[in-house]
Amino acid sequence: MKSRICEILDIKYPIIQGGMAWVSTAELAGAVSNAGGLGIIAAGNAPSSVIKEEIDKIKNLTDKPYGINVMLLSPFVDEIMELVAAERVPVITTGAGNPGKYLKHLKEIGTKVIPVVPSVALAKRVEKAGVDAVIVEGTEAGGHIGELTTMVLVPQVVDAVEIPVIAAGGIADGRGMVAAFALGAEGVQIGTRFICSKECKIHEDYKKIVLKAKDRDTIVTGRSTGHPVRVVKNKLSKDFQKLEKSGADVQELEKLGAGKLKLSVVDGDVENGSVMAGQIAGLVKDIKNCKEIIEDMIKEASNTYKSMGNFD
Ligand code: TUI
Repeated sequence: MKSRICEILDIKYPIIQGGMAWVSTAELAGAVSNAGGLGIIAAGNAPSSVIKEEIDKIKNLTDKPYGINVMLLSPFVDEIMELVAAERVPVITTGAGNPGKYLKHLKEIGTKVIPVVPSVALAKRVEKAGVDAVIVEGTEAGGHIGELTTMVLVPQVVDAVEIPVIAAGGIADGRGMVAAFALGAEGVQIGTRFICSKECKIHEDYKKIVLKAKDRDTIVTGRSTGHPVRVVKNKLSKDFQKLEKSGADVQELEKLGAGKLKLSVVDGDVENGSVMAGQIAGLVKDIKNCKEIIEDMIKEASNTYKSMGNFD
């Protein structure tokens, strides 16, 4: 399963860990990078001083490549971009927007830039602007999402661009990985599966909710605000839906959502907090270390591929 992604990023396996705000810390990212994938620290809505500490930590945890995920809606996006450039972070993934205006400088200093895109149009636009690859994320994913599924979006982007495509959304094992490669992807981004890893140092109750989740246990809130977010159903998501149906304005809805991810991830209030996870949570049944997650995925992918036979 060597691909252009392994070459571009200088990693052993084409597995990129998702940048999940509050969840993707240096400890998780360092473990993924040490296991041969690409670990990603999520900047989320944090100021650059907090992310500087995470960068210092990961430099002590691994000598392998790692990345920072920059959430483009963050109020600190400019200072985060300055920090990642000053620290010569090897790889940047971006989410929730178009990183166009930061590209020139990042390219000049040799940073690899890989935006998450929810459409063919944005994939083409960022390819033209000079990004190194794209992460094509389907609506199965957790957190902030687009409209289209991984199954339909990945092959359409693969046909529309020359740069390598990384598939994301709905992938948690070797079968999903083979499916993504069958669609033309050259790498996968894995989020929800890594929440349930030993090195993911979040509140244990958050992990328990993900482990317990079944196929229909996530819903999308925030469509009316223009920021759709996939979460596991709980009291907060029901309150949010009720408020949305009542025709509440964006400000009121955003007030209900503010600070709720930290409440669940850090404080463990999984009823009143926001429990972001993908639809594939139903497939995640155990806690393993990152090395086991990655090696089991590669083994299963290889066995799945071998057992597939011919179609003629
Ligand atoms: O960014 C994510 N997932 C996230 S960010 C996040 S924090 C947040 N919380 C509340 C509201 C908004 C954000 C939680 N989860 N995934 C990557 C992703 N990017 N998904 C979808 C997109 C995306 C959407 C629109 C990327 C680009 C885009 O472009 C619009 C444009 O400018 O053309």
